[in-house]
Amino acid sequence: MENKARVISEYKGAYKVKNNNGEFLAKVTGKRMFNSSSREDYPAVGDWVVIDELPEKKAVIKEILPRETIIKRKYSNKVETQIIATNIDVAFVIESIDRDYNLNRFERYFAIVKDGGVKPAIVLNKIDLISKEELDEKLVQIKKRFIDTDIILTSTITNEGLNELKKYIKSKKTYCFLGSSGVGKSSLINKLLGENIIKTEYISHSTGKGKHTTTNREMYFLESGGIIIDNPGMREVGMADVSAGIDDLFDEITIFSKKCKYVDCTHMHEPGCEVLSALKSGKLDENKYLNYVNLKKEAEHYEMTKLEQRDKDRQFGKFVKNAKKELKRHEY
Ligand SMILES: Nc1nc2c(ncn2[C@@H]2O[C@H](COP(=O)(O)OP(=O)(O)OP(=O)(O)O)[C@@H](O)[C@H]2O)c(=O)[nH]1
Ligand SMILES: [Mg+2]
Ligand SMILES: [Zn+2]
Repeated sequence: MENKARVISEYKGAYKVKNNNGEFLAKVTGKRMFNSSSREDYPAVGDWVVIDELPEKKAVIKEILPRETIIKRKYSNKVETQIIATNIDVAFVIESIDRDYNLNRFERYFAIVKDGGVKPAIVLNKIDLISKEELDEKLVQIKKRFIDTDIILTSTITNEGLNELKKYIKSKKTYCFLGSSGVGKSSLINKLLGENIIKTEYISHSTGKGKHTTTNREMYFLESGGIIIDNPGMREVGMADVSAGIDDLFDEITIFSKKCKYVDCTHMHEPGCEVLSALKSGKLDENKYLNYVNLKKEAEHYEMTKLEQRDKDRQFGKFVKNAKKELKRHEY
């Protein structure tokens, strides 16, 4: 029986998919594997897929329906991109307000998120750990830097902000929780679910380092009808083809740059550069400018890496071979 379903989690070579008939353990068809030319041809959490339902709650994925949005990343030392999630309406970028807090990191996440057509929102968690004065001070900075972005302040200890977060999450929309390990993504989702369904972990206060408690992406369904994807914490945020995302993110800089003397101005040393003069006069925030230059450089670096196509093909060939072996082993 052929049916539409949604991919709700991903394991090595297999997927959990869900539709009105329940949950199924699914694999892609062998034919599909032969025809795919990149990782993006494979299902990801959030995808709508066409499945064939089999006995014992198993299924075969025959087709991925066109993705409306996609959040993906690229590692600095690899060519392959990794899909984080698809068909997302809003990505919550979460930081813990105490030690982990960093505005440049928000910008990196936003670049990835906006590049895939997804709207970002900020969640500042663990507000129980700092004083009201400190919080207000940080809020001023952050609002100045991210003028148009919604900001929600939360604590899973005092429950502050949880109602606001709940209200923000609309029925039938899909939300993705992103952020470093230990910021409290899973704790927040547990609170939204009203039960401790996801395992969370205490982090050492002496190092403040997370332990990567969540190890795979998984979709959760709230009673309110909202849909949420929990993600493992990210160590570093890579820039996957985000040139467009960067310009969008730094639209303030893009506006200045329209008045630069040279069309191909890099805004780093050219005479007649409007961006540099805005920087000098204080119209442009210095940290914002520095982060822009860094992200641009990184994005260019990835563009170059992309040209090393042969390497990619070789890596991907290996991946397909292993996947086919896996498929043979669990044939059903
Ligand atoms: N003080 C305080 N601690 C919190 C809060 N939210 C979460 N924590 C704690 O932070 C630690 C990490 O929480 P998790 O929810 O596992 O973090 P995570 O972002 O899911 O981490 P990964 O799964 O590794 O990516 C746990 O010890 C939580 O109890 C909060 O609002 N305030
Ligand atoms: Mg987690
Ligand atoms: Zn310029």
